[in-house]
Amino acid sequence: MTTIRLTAAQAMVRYLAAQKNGDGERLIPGCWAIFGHGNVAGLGEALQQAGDAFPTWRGHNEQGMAHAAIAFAKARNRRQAMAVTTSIGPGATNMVTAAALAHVNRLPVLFVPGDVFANRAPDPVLQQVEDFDDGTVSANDCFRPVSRYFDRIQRPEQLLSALPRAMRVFTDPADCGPVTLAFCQDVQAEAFDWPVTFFEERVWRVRRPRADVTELLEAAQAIKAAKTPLIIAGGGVHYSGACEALRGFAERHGIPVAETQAGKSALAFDHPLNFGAIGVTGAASANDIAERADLVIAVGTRLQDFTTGSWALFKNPACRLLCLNVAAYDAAKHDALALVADARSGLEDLGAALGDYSAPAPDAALKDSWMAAVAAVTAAPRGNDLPSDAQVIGAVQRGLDDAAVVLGAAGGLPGELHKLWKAARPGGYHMEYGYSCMGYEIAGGLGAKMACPDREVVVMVGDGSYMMMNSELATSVMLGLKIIVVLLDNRGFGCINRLQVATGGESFNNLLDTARHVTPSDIDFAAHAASMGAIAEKVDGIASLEEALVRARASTRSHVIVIDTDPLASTDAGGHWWDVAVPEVSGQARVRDARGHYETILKQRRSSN
Ligand SMILES: Cc1ncc(C[n+]2csc(CCOP(=O)(O)OP(=O)(O)O)c2C)c(N)n1
Ligand SMILES: [Mg+2]
Repeated sequence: MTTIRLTAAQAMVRYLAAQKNGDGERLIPGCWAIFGHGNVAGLGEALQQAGDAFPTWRGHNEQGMAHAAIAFAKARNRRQAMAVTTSIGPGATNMVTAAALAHVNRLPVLFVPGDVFANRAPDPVLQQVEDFDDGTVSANDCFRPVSRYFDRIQRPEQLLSALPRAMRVFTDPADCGPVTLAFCQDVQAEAFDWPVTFFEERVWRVRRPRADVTELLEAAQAIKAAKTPLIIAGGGVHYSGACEALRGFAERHGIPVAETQAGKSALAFDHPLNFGAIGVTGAASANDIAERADLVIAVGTRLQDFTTGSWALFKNPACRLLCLNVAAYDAAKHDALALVADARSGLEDLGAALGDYSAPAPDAALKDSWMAAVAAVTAAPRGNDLPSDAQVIGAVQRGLDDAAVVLGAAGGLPGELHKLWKAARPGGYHMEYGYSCMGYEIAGGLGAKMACPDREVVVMVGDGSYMMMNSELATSVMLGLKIIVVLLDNRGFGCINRLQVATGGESFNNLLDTARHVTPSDIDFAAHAASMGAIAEKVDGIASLEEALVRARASTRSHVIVIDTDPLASTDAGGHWWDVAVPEVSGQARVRDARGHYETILKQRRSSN
């Protein structure tokens, strides 16, 4: 056996650089890194030696780097995944939230936090978490529940099995998610004689599991028996490359389509069968059909509570659930008729089984009146009141072309965007709404831009999320990866304040003015963004926002536009109840009223399910 002597870190880098996806691209195109003790001497040396053969990007915050990597993988429809390496201790645990985000969203990313010495000689090292009862515990054990595959590399040769397992997870459509390889720092630097075959180019194709024949027949029968079926398109439609198959299936069988946050843009907004967003942040048109549906065909969706209106949305007592999902876990949810298959092949096979079956035509007027409602709330305002999020969304939409990608994650914006954004092309709508993690937005915009350099990436972010994490804006400037950021400053956590009041609470600790303070908060966001090298401006209303967007599109550097907005306004049209538990006893009458209302709805849900 021909061997080559390399350190374990050098071997990891060499192996990662040799992996290809089914499109002939690098499966792992490079590595984000913030060094410290635990990775600078080992992986740091290996990455530096690799140079352009395996590029390294330096971020400003471990979570931010990981958000960029995750957004990249999402925007590439899981065809590629990035690596992220950190020092031991705080660098590593800074990344745990991002690992959870990747796990919830089923997105591939390779986390390589440094770990304590395998030989334990210098114990305890700086930043070591010491467990009094368990010598095998380190800070990196926090990654276990938020990794699809977790391993601790305590000997170099463990990489021979751990790395292929990681690639398997990234390219397995059902198991896809984050992998953590906690890499002991002494092991990174240790030499080993590796078989040269380990570093040969390897192609990882994502398989398309076909449906079981019996499940397929049962599913086709259920559809044929349905009078008011509805398709819910989830993120799996994108990841499977099934957007065209979905369109063909819906058209051939005349079945209306509604979209989840992750599924949105699977079908063009103006397609006659696209009835819009579904659920808590849904369109009235889609929710109307969902309420009456006798069969819900859920394709590639986890069916989280925002999609199902906390399971109170489907009001037809005869409603059945058919779940087409590549993951048996998701297909079997809520007593569904399971159809375990890849979305694209599953839709194709279902179509063949259905023949020329066509559902009764859905009511097109529902869609027309919803589009009229969208036009009304997104139109430019007449007066001088602070604009609503919806009015800002309207201006941003008017200022962009069809290819643009709008990106967001937390606050009031994802809900408004889900309802109102007109997504014309697949991938033009990038919402991280599995973990809805504040601070994803700007770093995510950077990752999306790396994935789609030819598309304009527009990040829509609230003041709260911006304050939570903004430092990768400087990275976008440094890397010449231009993003547009529209920052809506409503002076606080507007959506949580609205939720607080809607559940009977007093306005408390959400808006900056109703939080305990000595000096009223007055943050100059434009100055802050400019200090990181971005072009930044504050506009005084919708008309000047539209002008600024023209400048932002012409900019070659990341461009931030700040606009003051109304914290109390949100779109009343559409939407659905969401289960947020209200206190059972309270000294406040408004809370008691809210509890009474809450209990009424809970009773309805029980009787309808
Ligand atoms: C990391 C994280 N912490 C807390 C939350 C809970 N949360 C959701 S939205 C939100 C407020 C967001 O404020 P902002 O970005 O200004 O948006 P707005 O609600 O004002 O539209 C909070 C605290 C979260 N989603 N993520
Ligand atoms: Mg806000």
